[in-house]
Amino acid sequence: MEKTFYITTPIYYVNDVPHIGHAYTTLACDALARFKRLDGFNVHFLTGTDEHGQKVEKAAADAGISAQDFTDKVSQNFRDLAVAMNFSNDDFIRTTEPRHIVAAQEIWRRLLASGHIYLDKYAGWYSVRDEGFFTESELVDGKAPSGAPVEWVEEASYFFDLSKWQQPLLDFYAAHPDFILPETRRNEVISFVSGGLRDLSVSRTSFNWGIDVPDDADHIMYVWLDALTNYITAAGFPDITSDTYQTRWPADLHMVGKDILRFHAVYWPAFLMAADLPLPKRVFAHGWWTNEGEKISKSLGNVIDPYVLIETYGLDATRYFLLREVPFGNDGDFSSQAMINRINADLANDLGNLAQRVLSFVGKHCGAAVPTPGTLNAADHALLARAESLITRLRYHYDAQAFHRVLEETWEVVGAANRYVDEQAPWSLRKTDPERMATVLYTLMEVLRHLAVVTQPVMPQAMASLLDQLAVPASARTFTDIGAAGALAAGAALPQPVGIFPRYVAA
Ligand code: ME8
Repeated sequence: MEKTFYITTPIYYVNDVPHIGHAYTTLACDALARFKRLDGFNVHFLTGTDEHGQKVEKAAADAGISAQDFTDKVSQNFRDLAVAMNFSNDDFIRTTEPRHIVAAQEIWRRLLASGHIYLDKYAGWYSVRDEGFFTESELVDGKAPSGAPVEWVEEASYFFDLSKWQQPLLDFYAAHPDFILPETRRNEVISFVSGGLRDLSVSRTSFNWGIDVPDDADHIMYVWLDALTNYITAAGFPDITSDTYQTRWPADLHMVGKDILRFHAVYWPAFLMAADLPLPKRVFAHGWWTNEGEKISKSLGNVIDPYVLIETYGLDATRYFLLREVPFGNDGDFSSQAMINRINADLANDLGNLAQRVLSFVGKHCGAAVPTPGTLNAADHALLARAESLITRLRYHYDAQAFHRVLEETWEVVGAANRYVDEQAPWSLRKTDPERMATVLYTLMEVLRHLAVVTQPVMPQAMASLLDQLAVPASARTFTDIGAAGALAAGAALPQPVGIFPRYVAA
């Protein structure tokens, strides 16, 4: 049977300019999507924009243009970011698209038909910035728990009977211990749900920018019900007999930031259960980036612009840093010094130097062709075995979304290869034992090949360059080429080596 993998990012609000936080979530998904493709999965990787709601309506009004014109213009920023970051998403969904409106209205009809939606009146606090409802007791110093301002709202509203889903949700979490990760977040959700759930207002009448509630022209759908549905829209819903839907739904992974875990791990599964649809397999909530110790916010003026990072440090170095520096799931602090340290130590010194030294030596002293190895000794076999078996550990870490562990494990092999160079001293074998020199260099090139193949998901461009320099054909760069199957052909001509990771020197 075909192996499939459906992975999603949150859909981002279009009123914001894309910053490092948005880039981070999509980057993590991109690395995982690329890994799964190389591992033979049919991957569907979805990202997109959340375009309805009061917040977007206000932003459009401030810009003096219609909400549709506004979203058409600003959703492009997120598409541009995907190109700039070299994201490999297969689809980009906008909640203003007809396919999504159809799907969201169908979810509504299912919830209504099964008796889980009823008409009443909402009176309470609403935060436009969070697009969330709060009770008096949830407010902190008169604000939403996130610090966002709230306003009093009283209007006719449809409600979803969320209160009835407390036990089914708790049972589901118990039966699927990996549904919410990391575990600390899972515990938070369980304790929140255990505290009891209130029915949820799922329609608004006081503004217009949203999906119409079917058969009631006064109401538009609550933006979170609309937004969460995007994941199943892109799986082909409501055409549930289609191959697309059958292969994609339920999603394997919804990747989100910890700020929106409750929507994904409580509301969304409750909506799906009530609509009698299968639940996604996992929701992973990663941590929050701060900038040199400060919360990132537009008002503080310290938003980290991904374009500036790419320009300053290079794309793949930026991708590497973001996934390596902070254990995935934890909060992390961005600092230029930490970035420079990583680039110069891990990339320029450890991997870049290793590749450069080996390739330029082979270029000069082995006729610019893959050397012909003699018999491998125990040290050669030991190093090669480490490089070849790396994939097993990486599969495990990718499946746990432990991106930092992926890179740590990989760099352990880089370290072992550097120690091997020191021990075997191939440069001094040139005069004394050229055959042994060829064997050592061949072993090192094979190790570099493995490192490059498995690191493609994180640094696609740099690793493509390294594989080019090793003369690995484009058709031999997947995980089926690990080990002897893809071994470098002795005698193959090599191109002129070029450095892949320059040292960062402050301008
Ligand atoms: O919440 N650190 O959209 P949004 C890490 N439209 N990640 C960050 C971050 C930071 N400082 N800032 C933002 C919404 N993020 C809704 C989602 S989904 C059906 C609807 C990332 O534009 C993180 O993934 O506010 C967070 O969850 C997301 O951006 C919020 O994006």
